[in-house]
Amino acid sequence: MPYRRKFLTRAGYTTLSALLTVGFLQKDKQKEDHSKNRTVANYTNDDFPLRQLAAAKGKLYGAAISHDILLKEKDYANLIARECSIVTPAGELKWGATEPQPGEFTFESADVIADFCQKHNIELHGHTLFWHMANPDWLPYPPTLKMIERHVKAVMGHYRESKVLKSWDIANEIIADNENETDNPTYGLRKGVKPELIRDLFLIAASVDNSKKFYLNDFGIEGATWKSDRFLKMVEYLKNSGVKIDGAGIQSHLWFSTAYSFDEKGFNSVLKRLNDLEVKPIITELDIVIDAPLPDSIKKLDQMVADSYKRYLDLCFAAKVDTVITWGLTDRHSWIRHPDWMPRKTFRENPNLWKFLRPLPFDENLKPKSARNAIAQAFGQATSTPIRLG
Ligand code: 9MR
Repeated sequence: MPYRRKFLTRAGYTTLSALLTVGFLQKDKQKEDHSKNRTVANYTNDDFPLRQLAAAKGKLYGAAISHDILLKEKDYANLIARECSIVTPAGELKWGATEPQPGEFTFESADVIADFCQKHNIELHGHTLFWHMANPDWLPYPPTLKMIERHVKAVMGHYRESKVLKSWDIANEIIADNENETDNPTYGLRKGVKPELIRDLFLIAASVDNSKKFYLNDFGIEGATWKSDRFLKMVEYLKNSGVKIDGAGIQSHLWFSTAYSFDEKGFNSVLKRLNDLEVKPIITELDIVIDAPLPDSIKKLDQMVADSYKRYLDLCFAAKVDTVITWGLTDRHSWIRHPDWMPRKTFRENPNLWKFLRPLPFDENLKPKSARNAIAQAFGQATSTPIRLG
């Protein structure tokens, strides 16, 4: 099984080198700070890049990034290179970006990210070949099979030889949010989407390049819900149809509050069902919003965000999740703050509350927050997952 062997070797290597690096760094710190009586336990925050803390456990940490910010903001680019071992292009591989006119393809912006990954030894997660948003005006949803075939061949074909692109979100957000938005009660697919079309999309993808990992990606599946049940049924259908599907992307745009209890039991059962189906869960778009009632200070808010990260990641790591991607690295660029995407009434109707939208590990000045510390600690306390299953 050469596919698995490749991963074993790579994971073994990164784990070893990370352990050595962390070991050396810690020794240095111990020496340096002996007089101050500090211990290594004080050094989970700024000292070690998250990518190193993750690699020490055979895991990957990364963020969604944008090529234009990468080119414009040097401090941002440096931070991504320091912290991330995997990145997702936030928009550069979407249909509207890669095939703006029928049959005319461009990869200029996506390749800025691919080149950056190559330079900094970062994995690239391809997002996405099929979505109902960010599409060019000429494209119907769902697209015809002919359109899908031309698109998938060109886009996946462009990255077939890529040394950094290792995985694709083959389809994104195909499950409706509730039963009123579907005409397919079994799989809950968005109106007009047939399970056979998705099966054929995965088949076409495998015919173009089956060396990458294939994911079905969605949000609102972090618990036992109508939606997560339909998502799991769709994964099962694809498995039973014999198509290549390696993993499930669990987006994890999360809302926590004192009034909203996270369904740990339900989420554990989702992870277990995926494991039973031999479909690997990864976290693809994590960010955390604290909803009303809001605390009375930013400090308290940041601590609530951090505690929520820790609680969520502890659960993920206990279930052997090996990849965590946050949807952005800094609050400066988070989609959550963009007026078009502003979440829920609480924030949309109250511009004063925008400052409470602090969903990511770094703040708007690129300074690490408690959330970063929480992620570092979760990686630090996780048991190793030395084999990254494909
Ligand atoms: O964060 C992305 C934003 O910058 C884009 O304008 C938007 C449309 O392309 O997509 C956002 O990313 C979405 C992701 O692709 C799928 N899950 C939800 C993300 C946030 O809306």
